[in-house]
Amino acid sequence: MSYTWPKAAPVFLIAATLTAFSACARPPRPATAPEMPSRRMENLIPLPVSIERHSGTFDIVPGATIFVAPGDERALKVARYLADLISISPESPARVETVTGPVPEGSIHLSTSLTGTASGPESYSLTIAPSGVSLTAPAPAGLFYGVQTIRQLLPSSIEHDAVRPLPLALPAGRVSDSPRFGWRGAMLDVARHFFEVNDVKRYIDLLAMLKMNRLHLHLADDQGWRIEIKSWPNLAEHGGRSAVGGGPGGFYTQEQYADLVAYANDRFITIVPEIDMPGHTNAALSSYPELNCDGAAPPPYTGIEVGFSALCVDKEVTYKFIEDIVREIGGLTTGPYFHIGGDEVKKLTDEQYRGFIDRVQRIVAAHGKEAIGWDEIAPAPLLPTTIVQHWRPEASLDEVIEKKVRVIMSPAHKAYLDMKYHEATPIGLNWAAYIEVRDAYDWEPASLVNDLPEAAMLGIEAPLWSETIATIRDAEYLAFPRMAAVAEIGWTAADRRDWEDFRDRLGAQARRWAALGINFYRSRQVDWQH
Ligand code: TNX
Repeated sequence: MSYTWPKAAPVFLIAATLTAFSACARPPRPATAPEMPSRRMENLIPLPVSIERHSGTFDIVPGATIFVAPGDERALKVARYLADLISISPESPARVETVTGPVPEGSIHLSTSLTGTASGPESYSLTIAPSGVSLTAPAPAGLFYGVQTIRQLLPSSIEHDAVRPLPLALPAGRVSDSPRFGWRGAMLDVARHFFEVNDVKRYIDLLAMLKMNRLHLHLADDQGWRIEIKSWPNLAEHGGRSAVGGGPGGFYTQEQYADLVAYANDRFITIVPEIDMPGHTNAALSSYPELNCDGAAPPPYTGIEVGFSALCVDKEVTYKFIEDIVREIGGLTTGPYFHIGGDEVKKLTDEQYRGFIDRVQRIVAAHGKEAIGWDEIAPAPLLPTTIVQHWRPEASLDEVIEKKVRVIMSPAHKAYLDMKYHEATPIGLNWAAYIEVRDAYDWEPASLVNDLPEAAMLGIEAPLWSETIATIRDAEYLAFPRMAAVAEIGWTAADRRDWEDFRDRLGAQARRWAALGINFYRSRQVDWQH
């Protein structure tokens, strides 16, 4: 196969698409709605548990002070993050000060308190009054999500480095909030095309804005190996050099990967590393002949077929290789998870495959991590700590329920961000479905396949496979606005979710997203307020 990879959606193509899809559009609003503080309280995404609007505003003036209790380094970091967001000018940045007693009028107070513990460490309670702002949470994660709420309540001008008209008005009111699921994830495929550290950091920042808390990195596939492994250096040196379409590839040094883990941690996002195996391994097989059953290394692969590669599961060296990788990557990863892939293996017998998964999950467990695998692993013997990631729309979850293991919901026809929005979307695939914004929002993970017990469901995750995307701008075009839909499914209780209401709140994000320079798809299902 030979492909020319589009770099971005050509304007004429988008225009043509918009015309073709105008049947779904609502009439445009007569005038652009002004960005009033009172409106901003109603436009939060994801929708909080409860919102009360009071009269008045709290005005943030130059040199505003944020107070935080001493001794909690993470809470202090959250306060500094907020200070960066609201610093109106470099000459008079917002200040962060520690305080034990009451805070002076006119300031912002961040505090951790055990009172909200029942709602979990990610919950928070935010009170904004003309005399001051109080944000409390049982843990720093909740403070961080409260800060993201404050951010969405502020004018979109705060997202520009230069333009920050004074003062910044926050609408008075009260927000009490906590998430439905503990797993609100996104996956980025850095193997088919490589994304530089700064691109991944930008993706992390955008996830944080939506209160998402997992970034799964698909670090190895047939087309490329993307992380330095010191005990097997050729993986990155040789296996890192290819990409779909013959691009330059690339890989993260261990230092860069650790930096990404830390950057994500500061934003309360856990990195989940994936080394896909036993299939999707051509880059590794091409780097080390001994991993092949016939001892011969195949050439690098730059197409987009799947299922043709497999590690030699009958050779002991294969398990030494896996152990080394799990040890090295696991040691750099602060989170408890290690994703072993396990999808689309056409080269092995069922028995070989199941034996392999069983052995590998034990290696992962021996290194103190919980294994995650795509849903093909469900028939293998599974440890209670192993997690199944549901992705094939037609796959049953019977075994998952029977084995009482946990599941992450990523059904391809709803949650795959690499699916095109419609026929004319210039990038993306369509094997599972066309997924317009409403399709991405209007579904319920607990009842999609079987009636899953809520306790079995860790949450949801939106994968973005990169066969057809080569730049972060392409990634943004497919991820936004659908990522906002995924974030709300993950955060907001099912009975509070409503498409019409979501659509209105989504339209109000346009200014902020434009200020952030997000290359988002302006779906005709939404009235974007510019
Ligand atoms: C299926 S999802 C795959 C990936 C492809 C993707 C494209 C999964 C576990 N395997 O290898 O990139 O479809 O949509």
